[in-house]
Amino acid sequence: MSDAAILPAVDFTPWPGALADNYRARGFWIDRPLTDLLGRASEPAAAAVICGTRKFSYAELDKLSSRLACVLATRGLKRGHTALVQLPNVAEFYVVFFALLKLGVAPVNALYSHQRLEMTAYTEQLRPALMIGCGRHQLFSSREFFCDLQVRYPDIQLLVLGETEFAEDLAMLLEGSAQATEEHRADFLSAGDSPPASIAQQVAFFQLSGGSTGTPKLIPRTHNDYHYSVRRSAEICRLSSETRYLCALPAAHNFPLSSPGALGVFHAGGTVVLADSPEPGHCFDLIARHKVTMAALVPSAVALWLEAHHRLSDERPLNSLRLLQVGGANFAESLARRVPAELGCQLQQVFGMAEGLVNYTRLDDSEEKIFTTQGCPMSAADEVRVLDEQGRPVPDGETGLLYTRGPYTFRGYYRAPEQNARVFDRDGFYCSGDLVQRDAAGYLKVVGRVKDQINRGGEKIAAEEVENLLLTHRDVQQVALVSIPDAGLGEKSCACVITANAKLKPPQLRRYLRELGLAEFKLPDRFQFLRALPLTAVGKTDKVALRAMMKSKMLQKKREESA
Ligand code: OOB
Repeated sequence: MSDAAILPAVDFTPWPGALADNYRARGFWIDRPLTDLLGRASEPAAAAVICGTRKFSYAELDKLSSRLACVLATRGLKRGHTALVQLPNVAEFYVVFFALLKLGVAPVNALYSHQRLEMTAYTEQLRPALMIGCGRHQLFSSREFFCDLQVRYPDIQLLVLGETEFAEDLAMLLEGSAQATEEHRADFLSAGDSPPASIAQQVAFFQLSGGSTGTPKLIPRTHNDYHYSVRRSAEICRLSSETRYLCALPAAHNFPLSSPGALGVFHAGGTVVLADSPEPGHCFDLIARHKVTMAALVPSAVALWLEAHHRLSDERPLNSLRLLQVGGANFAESLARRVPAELGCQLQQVFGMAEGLVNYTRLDDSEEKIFTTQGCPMSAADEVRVLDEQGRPVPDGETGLLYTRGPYTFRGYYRAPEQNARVFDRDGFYCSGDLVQRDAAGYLKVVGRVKDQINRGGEKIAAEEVENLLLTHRDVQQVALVSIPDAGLGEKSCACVITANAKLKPPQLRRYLRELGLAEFKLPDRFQFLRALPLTAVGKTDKVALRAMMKSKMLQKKREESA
């Protein structure tokens, strides 16, 4: 019997054997666990993370995560368990992440902007043995949310970090655990240990899908696939121990975690500088203070940086910045061109997804490629097909749907057979719902999407999720959530509502959603009351027509306002 059979593991859809063999033979899968990424730093005393006035060396990050793994082991957590974690951009995010990986507990890292509904949905799907939250977050500032959950899931444990009343201080928690760490060492992996190869084939953690359905989906990521995507990303971006990376996007998101993100920086032995948000004043200060060399942003934040930078007279806060990565949403060519010219650093476009495939423009690509495309797949083993609606390949340069499979693209959402049947084709290619054009060299341009999702400055909103919630309001008869163009964020959301109650007002509906516990960024930016929704030939809501209607209504309103 192989050791894979005796280790308890989280279930997931594996890659077919022939592909897995191929990825291994070509050196993409190296059968190492993600904890390995921490242990490689040749200089253990070098700074791994800078968080406010606190600095954590590689040795400290390793030690703290081992101690936390030990504390959690004494509380009964073990390999095969899962955890739901919600932390802001603080060093503890990485301490917790590595602690859970060492223990073999697979975490899902919720976004800090998530609220009761999202956290409850993840709990229902995952049945985690442990929840880790931050005492500063509304959900964990009292015991109410957790006690409600515990009624339904009595076995779930809670660890709240921070300084509030019932939160535990991580430093205190870990103090005195040094002794126990040695005793419990056998229970978990330490960076640099040689674990059984089978561990690397298993689920390390879950990424969050941007979603297009009623319930948010979880994406199992294995050690092998994620390890490879981190290594290859670090190589493409030429990270080194000199890299100082500004993490200003939510640390849990795939882009700042692995493209190459913080994990890529750890792999290269560089330093991650944490920012609370991409706000330019805050970030410029951190960049100047810590001589940051690289940052990752969504397009809407780039626009703010350009504007703020323009206002500075002769200060040069971005002097040390060499590379700015931009991705997560559509990036206008006009803005792209301004990045090197005004911020004085190189631009890299990144088109990725939590499900796997990440495309980069390369550092030695021509300016034209960098300004006008979203890059090409990172791996020689990434397979991309651009197909029409009948599943036939479209010629280069023409628009089609993106299908992909490869050594770090998942093979199925966690326990979601119906959704998997919809988004995977017979050959195991995942359809991302993006409309792309591919050139002869394999570079992609993202030109639209067919999935029912709104991309609000990089934050993804599944229309169906918000529609289903609005439909539970007694005055809402029909509803459709569509995107409307926005100068700042690229897109905002508009809920088109049919109601018989002439007195119903947007603030009531917004309050209703907020009280249900929906994340703030998913609350519709606009409500439009209509008499009827346009329908397609088969009787479904015609969102294409609806978007066009909303766009012209907005233009008309603008004209009226300026007249
Ligand atoms: C990243 O990941 P997700 O999972 O939040 O969102 C993926 C979706 C893509 O399917 C696409 O619709 C959109 O976000 N997207 C872009 C884009 N990058 C992502 N649309 C246009 N241009 C781009 N450059 O957003 C993500 C994950 C890893 C790295 C970078 C982004």
